[in-house]
Amino acid sequence: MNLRPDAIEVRLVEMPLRSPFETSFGVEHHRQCVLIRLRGDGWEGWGECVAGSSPGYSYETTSTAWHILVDFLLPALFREPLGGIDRYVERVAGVRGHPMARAAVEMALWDAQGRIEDKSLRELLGGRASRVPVGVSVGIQANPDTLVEVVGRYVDAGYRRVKLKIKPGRDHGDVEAVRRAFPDLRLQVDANSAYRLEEAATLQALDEFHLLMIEQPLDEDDLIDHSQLQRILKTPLCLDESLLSARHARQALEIGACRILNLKAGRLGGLSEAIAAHDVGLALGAPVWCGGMLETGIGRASNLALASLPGFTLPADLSATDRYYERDIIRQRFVLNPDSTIDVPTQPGLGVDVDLDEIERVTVKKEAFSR
Ligand code: OSB
Ligand code: MG
Repeated sequence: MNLRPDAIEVRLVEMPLRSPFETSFGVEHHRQCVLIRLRGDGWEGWGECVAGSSPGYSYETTSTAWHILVDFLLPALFREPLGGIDRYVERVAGVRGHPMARAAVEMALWDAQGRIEDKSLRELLGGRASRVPVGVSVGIQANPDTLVEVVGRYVDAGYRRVKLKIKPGRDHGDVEAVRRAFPDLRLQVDANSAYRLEEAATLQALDEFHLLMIEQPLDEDDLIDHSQLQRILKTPLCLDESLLSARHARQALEIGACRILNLKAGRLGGLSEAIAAHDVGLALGAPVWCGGMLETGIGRASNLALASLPGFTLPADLSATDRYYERDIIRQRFVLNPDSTIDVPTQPGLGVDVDLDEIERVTVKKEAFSR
């Protein structure tokens, strides 16, 4: 197969979120991301880069991703014919870091391959499930009462698993309020690296709430302290930011730094590495689940295909379109089924019907290249 494109478009898009999303590292009112579109002889492929506008979650931003894409990754696609996606992965192994930029190109190549071969991304990746269990990730709210109200609305909408964002000072009280209002809800928390090991007592106090997991309490580069922390917690730890490769996932499980893996193709450098990390979870008996980055419909379709693999046994951070955006940049909308699942697209590639007019409307910056 020749996946060498003749033309490439890169866009920075900005879409208003339906409600602000507050985490331990900041508040987002808009979602910015970089989109790429590859076009060859009779084919195209779309990719979404999940890096955000500021370096709060990771050092990558839309600007660093733009630089790495435009100056390094995309020109390399023009240079010589590309046998297959594994060749792309090999070729970009020489680019240090910048996993989100690398992953965006890989997504576009998978989309293209699927469209060329008339196969859905789920099929290409070896996924089986036709619907995947999902939950909702709820940002920090003004106060615990408002949080209970917001969670209540999602529970009424049919979400059976809820993740609460926490930070020092907004942890025990928030979780207690939600747990009291919803005694049987599947509940988990995500600290986005806001704690130090010295604050372990605060996290130990969460053990009483029967949480599914505590996600990424400590620093990204700190597997060692996570393993110390896991030893004194009953609640399983799950790592997000710390898992930058399948190798990290294996090492984290081996030293007891976590018992559960949050997998995001963007953070791991692409779908191929995410599948490798999934395989690590399966081999070592650790549950994995698919994280989210407030993606547009393009990235969400990719997440759904990934989450259809058999090791994804816990609900994904993947909600219906209307949880994020009034208007999406694809024509179909993802809806929540009554059993708290979302259907995996079945059409070729990502399986989405890209809305070019809407993309044009939300584009802030655009560049086009041809061979
Ligand atoms: O830590 O999982 C996270 C969104 C942006 C950056 C980091 C995270 C998140 C989420 C959102 O939790 C999950 C979703 O897309 O629904
Ligand atoms: Mg997280």
